[in-house]
Amino acid sequence: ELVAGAVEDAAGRRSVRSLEEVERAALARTPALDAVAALAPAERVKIIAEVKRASPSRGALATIADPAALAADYERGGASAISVLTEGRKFGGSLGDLESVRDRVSVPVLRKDFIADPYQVLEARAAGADIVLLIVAALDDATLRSLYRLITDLGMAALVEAHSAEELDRALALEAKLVGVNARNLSTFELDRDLFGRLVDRYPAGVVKIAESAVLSASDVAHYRAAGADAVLVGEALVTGGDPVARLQEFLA
Ligand code: IGP
Repeated sequence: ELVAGAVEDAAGRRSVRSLEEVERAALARTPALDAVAALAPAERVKIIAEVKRASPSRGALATIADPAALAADYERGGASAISVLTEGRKFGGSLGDLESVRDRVSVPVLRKDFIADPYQVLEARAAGADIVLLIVAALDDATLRSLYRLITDLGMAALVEAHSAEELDRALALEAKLVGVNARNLSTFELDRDLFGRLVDRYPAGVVKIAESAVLSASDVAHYRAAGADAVLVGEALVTGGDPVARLQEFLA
């Protein structure tokens, strides 16, 4: 199977595009939205709401027939950005999901995937992404730097994700503007809701502090906010919790 070159559109058609074709499509897109501005520290906490069908740790979460309709609900509920899992095997997502979400909402859209290659960054922009996730644990410094550079050269923002003090320092050394601490260890799936609070003092001023994962209730949002989060990234609670608009309003109240 040709993983890097295979793309599925919103209608489920699969095609293979060369690097040059994807680059052309990426450069032809209207410019990315300013995600750093959208997520900047404010009076109230901000939410990045995630379109997530399944995960390796939790299995199937929800049947999402229309990701764009869900994202529109997220926007209506007050989300400041939308995260779309585009990984197919474990998370059930696709670039087609991202493209249809981009077409529907007016807030920045994040490509949430295991990005390791420039091709995937170009694909993200070609699909309309405004933000691309980079997972520090999965990348050596040279790769991290070159992917970060490509993302910003394309006018997008990188959300750089860490799960330890050492990883956070590597993220901050990039001078990344959006830096997240994931409560979930991606290899053991163990959750540590207090990790963000233990690491938050390492953030310099001017970097958006994002707490990721394991937000199930309004009190979890309040917990991260009290610890200093500018934004929280929420997936499971919004796809499994009934009415996502009401859920978000409750989280933002
Ligand atoms: C959302 P949750 O626990 O609210 O569903 O988590 C998000 O943080 C999680 O999906 C995530 C993730 C990732 C998924 C964070 N980092 C990296 C895949 C890859």
